[in-house]
Amino acid sequence: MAFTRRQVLGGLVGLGVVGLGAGGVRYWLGRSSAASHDYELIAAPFDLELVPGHITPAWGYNGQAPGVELRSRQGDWLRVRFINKLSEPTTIHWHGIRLPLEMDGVPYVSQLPVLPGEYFDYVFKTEDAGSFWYHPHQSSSTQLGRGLVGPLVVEEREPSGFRHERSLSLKTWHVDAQGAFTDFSVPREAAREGTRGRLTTINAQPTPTLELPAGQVVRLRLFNLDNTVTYRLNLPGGDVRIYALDGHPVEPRPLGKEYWLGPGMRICLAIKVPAAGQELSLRNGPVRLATLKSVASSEPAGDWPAALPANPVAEPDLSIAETLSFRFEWAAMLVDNVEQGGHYKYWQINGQAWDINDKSCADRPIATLKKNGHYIFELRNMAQYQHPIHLHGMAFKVLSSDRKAIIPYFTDTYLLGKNETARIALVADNPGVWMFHCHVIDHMETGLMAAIAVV
Ligand SMILES: [Cu+2]
Repeated sequence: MAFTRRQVLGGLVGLGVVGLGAGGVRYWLGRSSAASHDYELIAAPFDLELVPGHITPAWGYNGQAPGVELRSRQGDWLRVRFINKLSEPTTIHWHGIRLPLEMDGVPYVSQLPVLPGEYFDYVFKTEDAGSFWYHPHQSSSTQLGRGLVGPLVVEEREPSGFRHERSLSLKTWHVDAQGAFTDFSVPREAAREGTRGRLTTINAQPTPTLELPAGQVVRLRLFNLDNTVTYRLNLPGGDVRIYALDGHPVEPRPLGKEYWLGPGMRICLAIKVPAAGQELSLRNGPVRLATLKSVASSEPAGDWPAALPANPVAEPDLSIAETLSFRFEWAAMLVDNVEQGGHYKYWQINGQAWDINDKSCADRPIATLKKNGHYIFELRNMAQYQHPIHLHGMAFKVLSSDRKAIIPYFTDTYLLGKNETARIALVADNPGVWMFHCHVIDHMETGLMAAIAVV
């Protein structure tokens, strides 16, 4: 396959880079043109204070982790000049965005890695409004673990009716009590639920207090940018409705008791903020993630906006769809010689384990779909651990599950519970070779990934 040429940095490198001296943010580049949604995005090391009084040697986008929030509008082009100031190769994948393969950011599948000192121009049209995110698709447990994750918001074409919104990026850092990184992937954990970090943050702050205007309806965009953790979101006592799941609108409905937001997934909530002075807890199960504090507002009280307009995703026709089965299995002891640069393989899809060191895996797709064909995928989790199953390039519709009632909805990631079987459907309308994988990063890196070709 021919790849889009990478660019070596010339005179451009110094442009707009602000050196803030030792200990501070080493690089920062903001949005360069509000009208055209153009960004310069730099991946670079920087010092982050997660644990008070201690420095964590993070990697970030534009000097922050999670990275700077990118914004576009539905139907507009997003142009991002990505500059690699890390000491190792990387790429950017745009999670949930339906785009041409050459912009998808998968090394050796859609592009060559962006080497240190190089840049790559990502340019694509944002067809769907919603909450998406971006991250490398290379050395993922380390690169995402160190902080290379960031939110991407595509605003609705017409005003949505929300006057207020907040973005909350969730991440549980692999750091010790002094802020030093611990292992991002431990083999015995990779073989189980995945390697969990210890310090949970929202927008890089542990248990922050967010001030919200009393009496208003506020849109809360929650992004799970973590490698491993499924957050069991709840907001006791709050008047909260779900407006979108993973970037695609749903008919607004109450949040209910709890929503399980797996790695890579997003949820768009609306909250009617109570009277000034009141506080609510956003929680993960019984554990507080953030305090939502109501502060006085001079605005007239807000009302619930109408449902968000559906995105232009092709509707699969189940009467003509072909059914394909995918088994997600634990693969007892497939271990390469680790001393000689091999790595662990604990997981497989339909008997095939992806090898992250083998650049030719994508030449052997696990399924080949006909362009514009209609398909039902039956997803069977044969294991005790849950897998957030993500497909690149196309949205799919979740149809049913043998474990819970499903109101069918479009998404890019489905949290397949332990021993669950679910059915999803899609129209294969985007030609290319697309990654189909678990978003628990060390499951993905130990085999739980495959390529699906659309030709
Ligand atoms: Cu998994």
